[in-house]
Parts: sequence; C-alpha cells; structure tokens
Amino acid sequence: MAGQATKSNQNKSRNSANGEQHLAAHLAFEMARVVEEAAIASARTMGQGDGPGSDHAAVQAMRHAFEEVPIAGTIVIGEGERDEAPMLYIGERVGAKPPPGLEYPAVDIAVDPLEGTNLCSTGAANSIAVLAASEAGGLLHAPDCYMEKIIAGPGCQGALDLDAPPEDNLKAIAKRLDRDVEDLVVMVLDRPRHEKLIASIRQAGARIRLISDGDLSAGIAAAVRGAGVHAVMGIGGAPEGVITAAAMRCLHGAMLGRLVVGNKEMERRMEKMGIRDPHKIYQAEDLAPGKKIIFAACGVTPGNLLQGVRFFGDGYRTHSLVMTSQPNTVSFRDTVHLTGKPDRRGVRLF
Ligand code: VTB
Repeated sequence: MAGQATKSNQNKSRNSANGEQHLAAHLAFEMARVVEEAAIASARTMGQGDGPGSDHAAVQAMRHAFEEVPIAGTIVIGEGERDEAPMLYIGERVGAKPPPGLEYPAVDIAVDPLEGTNLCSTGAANSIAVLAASEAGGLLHAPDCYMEKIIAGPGCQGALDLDAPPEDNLKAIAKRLDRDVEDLVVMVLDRPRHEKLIASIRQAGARIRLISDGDLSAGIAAAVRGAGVHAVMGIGGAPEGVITAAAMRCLHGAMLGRLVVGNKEMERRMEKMGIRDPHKIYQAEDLAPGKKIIFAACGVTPGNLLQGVRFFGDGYRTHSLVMTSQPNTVSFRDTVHLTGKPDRRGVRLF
C-alpha cells in the first residue's frame, strides 16, 4: 500500500511538472505572438524617419496583443512612469480577463516594444521588438538610467571584472575562448562617453564593431556561438540591461552590470524602487533572478541574429527568438502570417 501511495505521489508530481512545462511552452508561444505583433506594426513604418511614430506603432500593437494572453501581468519595465506613458507604463496591468472563478498566473514583464527606434526609422539593421517575463518578483525594477555592462559567452563566467581595465577583461575572455586578444570582436555603442574605452580596446589589439544603437541584441550575439562577436562593453540603458540579463539566464551568458547614478535625484528614485546599494555589481542572476524566465524577441529590420519582417501580397513573415529558462529551451520561430490565401505558388518554405 505504502509503495502504491508513493507511486501515486510520484505520478502526481510528474504530472504537475509536465503541467508546468506545458504552461511555460504555452506562455512562451503567447509571448512570441506579442513581440511579433509589435514587430509587424513597427516594421510597417521602417525608413519613414519618424522614430516616435515607429515606437508608438510598436507600443500600441504590443499593448493590444497582451489582451489575448492568459496572465495577470504587471509591467515592471516599460515605456516610463504612468504620468508620462499612456500605454505599457510601469505598474500597468496587462493580460486577458479570466473567466469567472479562474485566476491567471501572476507574471512580471519587462518590455522594449521597439529596441533601436532610430534603426527602424532609418531602415538600419538590428531593431527588434522584445520582452522578458517571469513569475512575480523575477525581474529587477531598474530605473530608466544608464548601466555599465560587460557581456560575454558562457565560457567567461567568473572571468569578468567590471572594475578591471578593459585590456584585463579582454585577456581573460581570450584565455577562456582559447584565442588571442587580436582574435576577439567587441561591440561598443558609438558614443562620446566611450572614447577612452574604445582607445583601450584598440590598444589591447581586439577588433571593434561600433554600433549606433541596440546593445541588447549585441549582448545576445556575444553570448551565442557563431555570431562573430565575443563581448559587449560600455554604458547602455539599464532597462535594456535587465532584459539582456533575462536572455543570459536562458543562454548562460556571462554578464556584469552596475547602475550609473547620475545625481542625487536618481539616487532617491532608486531608493524608492527598492535598490539599497546603487553601486552594486549585478550578475545576470541578480538582474533577472526569476526561476521561470521567458524571453521573446522578434526582428523588425534585418539583423545578425534575426531577419526583419517581410511583407508580401497575402501576408507577412516574422522571425523570432523565444527562450525559456525552465525547461531551458532556445527556439527560433519563423512564421508566415497569412491574411488571405497564398498566391498560386503557395507558401514559400525557405
Ligand atoms: C542603448 C541602446 C539602445 O539606448 O541602451 C542606448 O542599446 C543608451 O542610451 O538601443 P543613449 O542613446 O543615451 O546612449 C538605445 O540607443 C535606445 O534605447
């Protein structure tokens, strides 16, 4: 009897584990739909030279898409404070209305409906629609300030030091990757604040790719094999840093980040948001501590990692990266959205 009881308990826990896996997969699928909608809407505006218009299109489409998702969602990183952003503001509740008697799971969400607004408005590469989600409390509520970052692949866990000179980090990364510093490619945002950093990287002998925007997709490129990028260094947005950290949790990338406290006012805001030590060096696990992380990004303009949205007569095609930490999955989703019947030749496979 006792044996049977144990077996039934085992079955129960196996069933609930399967149920949770199913939920993770289902939610990841829903989140992919959300970033796809934002990408499609903003991609329509590509090259119009209207950054705010592109951003607005993405925000509106993302907000609308959330209405179908069965979650009790809270935006923890979004378009700004409630009084400055009408949609996807910090604290906004999103998700479908549950039927009577049913409760949907509480989910915290960090969104960047259009990461790389300028890239989209000029038709340049690498703009994406992106979000990260986790169980409640699983994403740091970072203020909209800057963050010093260093990001590299899984092999560099424990080898990075935010306080060390760039050449030391490059040496450490090269060692872990079994190559010379000269064989490394580092992505850096092309900003005057990085003048010294860029000079040091050049001095050390590594190759550099300067980017005008988009240190989030750069971070992902550095954490995977085959993208031809080995590290991201420099100061970018803190909200983007938290979403990058969520991606690192799924990819096991190495990341360190430290908020840049500009002034007293910012320090007060951080305190209000529950950040006790504003000078803390965070790892990906601190920025995105959730157990069940979901990351979803969809290409808006063509990029290194993701293709952009392609429109054709009877629909459009999107390319997304969807990842979960538990179970740990990394999937690419290539979707043809048909708005009518395909033409005589049918849906193109490749
Ligand atoms: C970066 C970059 C973003 O903001 O985080 C950057 O990745 C930081 O701000 O794409 P500055 O532009 O002030 O340097 C973006 O460029 C836009 O969100």
